[in-house]
Formats: sequence, C-alpha cells, structure tokens
Amino acid sequence: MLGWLALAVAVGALVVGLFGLRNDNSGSSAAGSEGGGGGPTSVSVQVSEFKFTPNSFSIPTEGATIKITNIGTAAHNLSIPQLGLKSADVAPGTSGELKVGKNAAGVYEIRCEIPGHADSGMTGTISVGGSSSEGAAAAASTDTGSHAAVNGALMTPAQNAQMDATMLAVAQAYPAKTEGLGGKVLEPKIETINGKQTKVYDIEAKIVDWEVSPGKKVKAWTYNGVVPGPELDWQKGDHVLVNFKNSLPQSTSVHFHGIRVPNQMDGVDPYTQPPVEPGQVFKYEFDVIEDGNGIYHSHHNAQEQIPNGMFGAILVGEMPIPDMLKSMGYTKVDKKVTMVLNDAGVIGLSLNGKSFPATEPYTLRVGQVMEVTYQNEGLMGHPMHMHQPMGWIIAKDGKPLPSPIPGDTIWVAPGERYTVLYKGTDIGVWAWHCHILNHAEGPNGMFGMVTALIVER
Ligand SMILES: [Cu+2]
Repeated sequence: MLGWLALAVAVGALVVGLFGLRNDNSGSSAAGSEGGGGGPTSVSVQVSEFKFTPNSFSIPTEGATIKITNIGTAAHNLSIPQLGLKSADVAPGTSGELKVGKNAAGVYEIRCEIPGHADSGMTGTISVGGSSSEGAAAAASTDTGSHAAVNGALMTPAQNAQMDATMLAVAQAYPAKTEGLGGKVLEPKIETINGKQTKVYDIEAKIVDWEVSPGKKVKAWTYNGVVPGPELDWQKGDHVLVNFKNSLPQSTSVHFHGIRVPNQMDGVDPYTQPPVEPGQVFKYEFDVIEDGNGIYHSHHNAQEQIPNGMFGAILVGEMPIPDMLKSMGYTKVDKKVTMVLNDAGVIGLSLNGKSFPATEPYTLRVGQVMEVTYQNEGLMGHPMHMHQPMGWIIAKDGKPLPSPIPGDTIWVAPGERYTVLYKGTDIGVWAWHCHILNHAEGPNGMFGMVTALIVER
C-alpha cells in the first residue's frame, strides 16, 4: 500500500515536471481528477512578509491546486479577487491550498487579504493558460524584487554589476528627503480646570497624504497629520487633558498603552466608553501617577488603524541610569530617541513612519550617550540590531530593570517598549536595522527597517 502511494506521488511529480517542460496547456488525464475545483496540476507558492514567491506564475485553463507554504512569521492567505477565490489563512510554518477550477485564459491579480499585507506589497499575478515555464523560472529565484527574474546561482557578471549598481544608488540616496516628520514633542497649553493646573493637548485623528519613502505616498491614518503622532512628555503628578477629535471616516478611541489611568479613560470602546464617532470629540482627562513610558494608539479596528499610522509615544519622567553603567562612563543622557517600529498597513516596514532610505540618521560624538526607547506598533516582533556600539537595556515597558542587560540585537514584540543606552565608542557609520532580513535588505539593496548611527570624534 505504502509503495503504491509512493509511486502515485512520484507519477504526480513527474506529470508536474513534464508539464513545466512541455510548456503547453493540454494537461493530462493521467493524474486523475481531484474531484474538487482544482485540476491535476499543482503549483507551489511560498508566502512570507510581504510577498509571494514566485509572485507571478501560471496554471492551465482547466485549473490547478495552488499549494501555499508559509515561511514567514505572520499568517497569510492567497486570494484571486477576480475569480472570487480565497484560501484559508495559513499560519506561519504550515501549508494550505487553494483549488482553482476551469477558468478563461487571462492574467489575474493575486493578493493576501490580511489587512495591510497587500498594501505592503503582497500582491502578484496568476496567468491562466499562460506559459508555465515562466512560473518555474520564477520559483527558482529567491526574491521578488526587480532582480527576481535572475536566479542568484545563474547570475552573469553583467547582472551582478547591475545589482551592485542598484544597491549603491539606494545606499547613496540615504538619508533621502521626504515630506513630513512625525514624533516631535507637542507642547501643551496650560489651563486651570476644576482648580487644577492642567496640560491640555488638542489631538485630531485624520487621514493625510504621507510620504513613507521617496515616491511612496500613502493615505496615512494619523494623529495631527504626522506618523508617529506627536510625542507627549509628562511628569509624575501632571494633570492632563487630551481633547481628542475624530475626523476619520470610521469611529475610533484612544488607548494610553502602558500608562496607569482610571478605567473609564482606558479608551477601549465599547467597554470603557462609547466609540468616538466621526466628527465627535472625547475628552481624556487624568492624573499622571507613575513614571515610565507608553504609547497612545487606537483601540478600535486596531489591526488596520494602528499600522496605518495611529500611534504616538508618551514619556513620563526620566529613566534612571543604573549605577553599574555610571561606573562605565554612562554618566548622563546626551540624546533621547524614540523609535516606533511598524510593519503593516499603508505604511509598511518602517522606523518612525519612514522606510529606508528616508529613515532618520542619528549622530553621537565619542563618549556621548543616547537613550533609545523602542516601541513596536506593528503586527510582528522585530529584533533591532545596532552594529556598534553594544546597547544596554535599562528598562522594559517603562519600568527600570533590576540590573541592565547587554543587547546588540533586541527582540521587540508588538506592544513592548525597551529603553536602551548606547554610548558612542568607535568612529564610523554603523548600520542599525531589524535583523529579520526580509525587513531590511534584499536584491535591490537596503529597504524598510534600516537606519544608521554616525559616531564622530
Ligand atoms: Cu522586522
């Protein structure tokens, strides 16, 4: 029985192989019918963040089974909207399939329907009745960038030179100028409310054109028109009032993630408040009772609203420098940086709302200390890697650690915050990036979650 099964599998593989070589669409009845929508042909597609590999392939008009293997870190699916077909969600490390029945010849779009994924580039084409050798060639490639048609192992010297030239051009474009810069500190108005001196902030949620990187303009969902939203700097003991206006086409609410507030100010509609409908205003008012840091973000259709840009940092007080680091020369903080990570929605892979080469470079003199607070508002974890200097994690989620932990690569899960001290040590331009490599560097050079620290004399 087992032998027979193995033979059947081998014959099936042979038929698929022949099909690819013959490059015609006559199909074969030898493999039999699967009874469902799919024809005898099977095509394999890998899914990961945020692409299909290959992102262009062919099936015969009589149909096929598309085998979908998820080699990424988030769930994905494959849909063919024009044919009304969609696979189930495929979890990371697992496989699924989509059976495609008989269809008219043509080229149809494929996309991942998980919100934000198609916007981040997870689209492609399926050619029904097209050349299948083209699909086989693409499958041998390791990436879907513009060099994807070239199999790395078969690259000619000329193609390699072209690849180097493309990478150099991207690298030289850094730091690229783009319109808009988010995350700047918002100064409050000081008013007396109910006898209390109050820091008052006007924050409006609205959709604006946002330039993520040169030429990539998207409709971002923002606080006050910038990504990240303005940073709010508070002190323990402050009384704050956020006059929040919703100018979005959707209801929303504001959650103060990591900040201790009364329950009715927690921004989780419909539990702690009604949704703030388009055009409405909601007043968030509370005392700041603990030091730390946090992030304000939407808590309404969050999987779309947050990655599309609705997040901003909150810093409360100063993070103490541990004695152990003081004795190592980390005597004061010369520069504070908040770095918000994102990977989805219309913004996609980004640091503070910008993608390489439009990310911001940071500069330190030898001996100076930079305090970085990483905050992850994306849909997956990101191991943030600073080439040099070594970082020291001094706080997690706004609370000081009992003793600092070294980290040149720091895994920041969605919702987490890490406060890290870096001291300028060796002169140079040091790469600083997410170490999930398909978030940072591909056949067209660096992209996405990459920036640099420049250490000067
Ligand atoms: Cu990443």
